[in-house]
Amino acid sequence: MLETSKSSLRENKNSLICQLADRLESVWKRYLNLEPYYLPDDLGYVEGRLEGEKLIIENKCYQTPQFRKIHLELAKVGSTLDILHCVMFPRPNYALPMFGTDIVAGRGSVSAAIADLSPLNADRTLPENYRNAIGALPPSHFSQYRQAPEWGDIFSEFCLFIRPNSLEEEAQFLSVVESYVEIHCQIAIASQPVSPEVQAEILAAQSYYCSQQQQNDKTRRILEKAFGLEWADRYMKTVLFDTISSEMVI
Ligand code: 18B
Repeated sequence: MLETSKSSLRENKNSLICQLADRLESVWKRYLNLEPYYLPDDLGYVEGRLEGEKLIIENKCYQTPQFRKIHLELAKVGSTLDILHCVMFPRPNYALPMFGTDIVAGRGSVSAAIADLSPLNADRTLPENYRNAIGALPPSHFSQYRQAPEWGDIFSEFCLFIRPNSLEEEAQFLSVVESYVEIHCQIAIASQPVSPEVQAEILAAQSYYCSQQQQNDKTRRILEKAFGLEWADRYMKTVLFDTISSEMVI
């Protein structure tokens, strides 16, 4: 992992992306004991070319007792496209959902803002404490909701997928995502490890989540165009949505 300074990660970025990156990091620092997580040396900071424009990827990764990997990625394609990607991968001995968020901004406007706490238990519903806490949040309203793609069966009923149409909607999105991460961190630090049988179920669900996310052709195409097919595949499988096997847990 390359430790990039805050200014480098945030430079010339879409303001919703900068604000969400700041809020995520501040919630993590408030609640979690963050330790560094090291990505393969060549994958912390990456530059490629996409249709004549430079694609720059910057990664920040942490781990904690409850999360095997907390990944925040900011990507920029020339001056045309800004992307924030974040996933908190729970350790398989904790029965926690998968937090994920993605913001895609092109030429000034955000086309996709998505956030979810995706269930990883066998019946693919969120635990009751999550449902109660999310249900108690103030209601949010957006003018344009977007439909989840076919591979999006991993998302919960609380998945927020919108195209924000004003600064007020961007602020609402930020506030919902911040609340999701706060709820997640609060429940995570109060939770106890589970039995090996439950761990096996969680591992399978985490692998399924990752295999569905790996089907996002919109992400894959950008990486393929800039870095080639093989690199894109390796990146999606080792950095964005890596799965772990049961042998690695013991
Ligand atoms: N993603 N996204 O992370 N993606 O990584 N993303 C797009 O307006 C990148 C996640 C998600 O409608 C788009 O249509 C790149 C996580 C969904 O078919 C682009 C990277 C989640 C869609 C990118 C990246 C997630 C989507 C099209 C690596 C959710 C809609 C933008 C840095 C938890 C898919 C648009 C569809 C879209 C690109 C979701 C360009 C390169 C964690 C559901």
